[in-house]
Amino acid sequence: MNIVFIGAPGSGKGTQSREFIEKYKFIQLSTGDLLRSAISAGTELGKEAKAFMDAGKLVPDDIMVNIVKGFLRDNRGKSVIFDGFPRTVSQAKSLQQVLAEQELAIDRVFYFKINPQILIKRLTGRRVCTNCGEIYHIETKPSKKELTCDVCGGSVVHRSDDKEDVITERLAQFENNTGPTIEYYRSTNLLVEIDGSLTPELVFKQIQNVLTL
Ligand code: G5P
Ligand code: MG
Repeated sequence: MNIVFIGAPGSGKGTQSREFIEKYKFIQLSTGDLLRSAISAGTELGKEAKAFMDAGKLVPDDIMVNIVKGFLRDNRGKSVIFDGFPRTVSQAKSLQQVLAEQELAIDRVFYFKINPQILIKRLTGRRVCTNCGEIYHIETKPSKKELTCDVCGGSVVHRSDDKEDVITERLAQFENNTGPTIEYYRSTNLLVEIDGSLTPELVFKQIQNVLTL
């Protein structure tokens, strides 16, 4: 099974992906996480992506599609949660084509619908572990020991694109590019809208209910 989590920055895609890979046999393809790893490793891809990410802009489609192709080649036969990909109509069409070549398809697209005003608070308060990727929030889910991950003891940091001016640009990119992608999936009857403004447990239940139908 292949599912897509689509939603604005901070809508909970990463948080739910972690829940689903723990409880079900999914693997997660987070394009944002792959790009951040490439930046940390100082690869050519990382160098190219950094300027776009720091500015809150989307990394060009051809780069993203190549990353996804490589990931799918390395993970044949596995059930994938696509977290943060596709986020343009062109990426969505490429994904359909790449999956079709392996006689696969997207089964469901979950759209995490949420009021943008909540997102600024979620993102400015978010902290992430640089080692295992665990996601925290300084108010709603603080780590037990400040700056240290409860799960692996790694360093917990504030993401560099979680500054208010960059968040504003990321939200604009979401509206302009990912808005049409959501409509594209609505027209193919794959889209399931869920309320992303609740607690993580209630968001999980909404997705689980659809998957076990
Ligand atoms: P990313 O890394 O994909 P975004 O902007 O799409 O970044 P982000 O910020 O990672 O998405 P999220 O994963 O949706 O948000 O949210 P999250 O981390 O789970 O939760 C955010 C906060 O809210 C946390 O503190 C968490 O504890 C809290 N929270 C979560 N769920 C709930 C809930 O249910 N209830 C409550 N109360 N709180 C909750 O992409 C980064 C950049 O990479 C490039 C772009 O430059 C992009 O800006 N990129 C791409 N470019 C082009 N095409 C692509 N496909 C690209 N993918 C990445
Ligand atoms: Mg994320």
